Amino acid sequence: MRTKFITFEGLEGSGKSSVINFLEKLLKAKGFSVVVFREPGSTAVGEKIRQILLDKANKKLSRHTELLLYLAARTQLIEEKLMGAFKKYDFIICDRFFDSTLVYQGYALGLGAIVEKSVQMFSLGITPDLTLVLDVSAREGLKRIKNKDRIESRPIDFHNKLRKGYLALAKKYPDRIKVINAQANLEEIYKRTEKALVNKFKFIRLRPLLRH
Ligand code: T5A
Repeated sequence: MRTKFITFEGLEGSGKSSVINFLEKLLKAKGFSVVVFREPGSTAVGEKIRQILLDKANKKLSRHTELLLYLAARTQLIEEKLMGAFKKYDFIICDRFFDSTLVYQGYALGLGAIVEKSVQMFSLGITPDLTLVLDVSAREGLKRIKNKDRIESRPIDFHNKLRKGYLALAKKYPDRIKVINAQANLEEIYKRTEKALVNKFKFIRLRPLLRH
């Protein structure tokens, strides 16, 4: 079986980490090998870059610097870990990938064409097989976050724009990107996620749960 690359996207507090944790356990219980990464991060260099990006003290970080740092963290992850993971695992799950850059820096921060070009260049030809957007209103998502970081602290208009950006992107790439209504309790969202996954990768249904 060729490795399947699944990415999760959505606004702050949309539940990505919780759903990824559920999905990892589910797939492992069916006997698949799974690795989970997060963006920015999952490498020593990427985690340092993440600290810079999310640190509220960095008030003067420019839009272009922000873009370059996200791209740098991604290239590091791809070269150091992701490429190798395609040879080892059945599933790679990534908490955010290039759609975040398209929506956050490209659409909401208004860097548009430069982002599209650079995202393509620095994703080194890797595109997810499936991207699940957990869709919540900005207000609901932000309500769930206790200590807001530099990006989460941006005005609500920025977050409303992100939602618009994700929905537009899902319309543009309907085969790859599926939107899951995440304005529900987590158990319900887990069910919706499992359904979306099985619809895309029908072979998952054929495997029974090996353990809980
Ligand atoms: N970014 C990232 C860019 O701008 N450009 C890029 O190219 C990339 C890759 C990353 C930041 O960087 C930005 C986007 C982000 O701002 P992050 O901390 O990873 O920073 O931010 P998020 O990915 O948004 O992670 P969060 O932790 O904020 O949100 P999650 O993972 O979506 O949500 P989760 O599961 O941690 O849940 C948050 C809380 O809400 C509760 C959970 O229990 C938890 O307490 N919760 C729910 N409660 C009730 N009902 C539900 N349905 C719930 N779902 C979750």
